[in-house]
Amino acid sequence: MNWFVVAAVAVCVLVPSAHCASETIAWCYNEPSCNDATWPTIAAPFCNGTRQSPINIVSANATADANLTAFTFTNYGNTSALTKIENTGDTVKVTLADGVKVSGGDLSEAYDSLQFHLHWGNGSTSNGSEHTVDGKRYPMELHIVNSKGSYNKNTTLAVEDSTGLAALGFFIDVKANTSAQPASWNTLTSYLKNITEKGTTVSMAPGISLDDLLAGVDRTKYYRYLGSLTTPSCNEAVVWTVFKDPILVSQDLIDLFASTVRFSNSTSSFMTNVYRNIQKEQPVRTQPASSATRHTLSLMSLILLLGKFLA
Ligand SMILES: *[C@@H]1O[C@H](CO)[C@@H](O)[C@H](O)[C@H]1NC(C)=O
Ligand SMILES: *[C@@H]1O[C@H](CO)[C@@H](O)[C@H](O)[C@H]1NC(C)=O
Ligand SMILES: *[C@@H]1O[C@H](CO)[C@@H](O)[C@H](O)[C@H]1NC(C)=O
Ligand SMILES: *[C@@H]1O[C@H](CO)[C@@H](O)[C@H](O)[C@H]1NC(C)=O
Ligand SMILES: *[C@@H]1O[C@H](CO)[C@@H](O)[C@H](O)[C@H]1NC(C)=O
Ligand SMILES: *[C@@H]1O[C@H](CO)[C@@H](O)[C@H](O)[C@H]1NC(C)=O
Ligand SMILES: *[C@@H]1O[C@H](CO)[C@@H](O)[C@H](O)[C@H]1NC(C)=O
Ligand SMILES: *[C@@H]1O[C@H](CO)[C@@H](O)[C@H](O)[C@H]1NC(C)=O
Ligand SMILES: *[C@@H]1O[C@H](CO)[C@@H](O)[C@H](O)[C@H]1NC(C)=O
Ligand SMILES: CC(=O)N[C@H]1CO[C@H](CO)[C@@H](O)[C@@H]1O
Ligand SMILES: [Zn+2]
Repeated sequence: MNWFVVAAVAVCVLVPSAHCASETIAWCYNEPSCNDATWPTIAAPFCNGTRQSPINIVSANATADANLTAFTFTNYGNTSALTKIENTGDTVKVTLADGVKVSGGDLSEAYDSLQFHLHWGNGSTSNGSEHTVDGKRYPMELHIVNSKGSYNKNTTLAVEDSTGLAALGFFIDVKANTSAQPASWNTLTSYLKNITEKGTTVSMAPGISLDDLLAGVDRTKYYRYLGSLTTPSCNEAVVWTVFKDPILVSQDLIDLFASTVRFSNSTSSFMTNVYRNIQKEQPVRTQPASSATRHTLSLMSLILLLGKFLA
């Protein structure tokens, strides 16, 4: 998850050092001197913490919690809410308009949806997601970053609260036998050619909504755990929701990420393998074994019983 410069500033205040003069920690994904293996050292005290993200979710270990109810998504259907798209040098980030919110799902209050960004590997046949489930790594992962409503989008305050941020994680997998699908992802990826270099931003025209991008995912089925930002400064301030269903996107569109945008300028490498490796396991919760399944089962027994009567 790519976050905020403010988070890096917070670390600089706590741990003054020469590196902090620029107000950012010089971390990266692709060089041995600053890749994720170095973060616990170069971005202490948080990146060496005890509830770090991402994690491997062991589905059999997830405990049942009936409090993990459905979410309420506000303005996720709004086709004017995706305002601009940016190459940050570490990810592709889309800024969301005011008024996009998420609540429910056992969150303590409504959270403002600030932005979403993506993590990927080196094309549709490679590993690129941050979270894994039972060891499976998907080609990509989308993160919607949300900040507790009472902080009024002040992320400096949110990262000081152990539940100040709520992240919604969606896996992206290959949709077989299609080209340039779905249409919303075709539109989103059409902007990549305009943001090939670090620091470039273009505004997005109205047309696609978050609901369009998340189509096909049953948003009532998810894993929940308490973790951190997945990039420095790795603040342990995140209520994580990882949805079980992946978003399905055609191979050609997934491939565009690792073959269009670059880490820096036009002579630098393509942006690839922008994900952090797995951190120590955490307690994970999920919905109790589906009541829908139980209803289906009891309906089936009823039908069998009726069948016996009629026979
Ligand atoms: C992380 O590093 C900081 C600063 O070096 C240290 O104070 C802290 O104890 C470390 N935390 C863990 C969990 O190792
Ligand atoms: C998850 O389950 C495995 C065995 O299936 C066990 O070894 C491990 O300790 C469990 N982890 C947690 C956090 O419960
Ligand atoms: C569900 O929420 C209630 C009320 O907040 C709490 O007492 C209970 O422990 C929660 N259940 C689980 C499984 O966390
Ligand atoms: C959709 O978002 C735009 C941009 O923030 C806003 O102006 C508009 O009022 C929103 N539409 C609805 C129906 O909320
Ligand atoms: C990504 O894959 C391309 C081939 O599709 C290869 O040329 C390139 O070296 C790979 N990049 C990395 C960082 O592995
Ligand atoms: C992806 O990672 C898994 C382990 O998580 C590994 O077995 C597999 O070979 C990797 N696939 C690719 C294409 O790198
Ligand atoms: C966020 O809150 C902090 C602490 O109260 C304050 O210093 C800072 O100015 C606020 N930032 C913004 C953008 O309002
Ligand atoms: C993106 O770049 C193309 C040319 O490659 C240009 O025609 C188009 O207007 C640009 N779009 C935006 C939103 O800047
Ligand atoms: C492009 O970036 C590379 C490092 O990523 C740097 O060495 C090079 O000087 C830059 N070139 C230009 C023209 O800025
Ligand atoms: C035309 C084409 O690509 N067809 C493929 C569709 O997917 C099935 C199963 O994944 C393949 O067997 C076909 O070759
Ligand atoms: Zn992320």
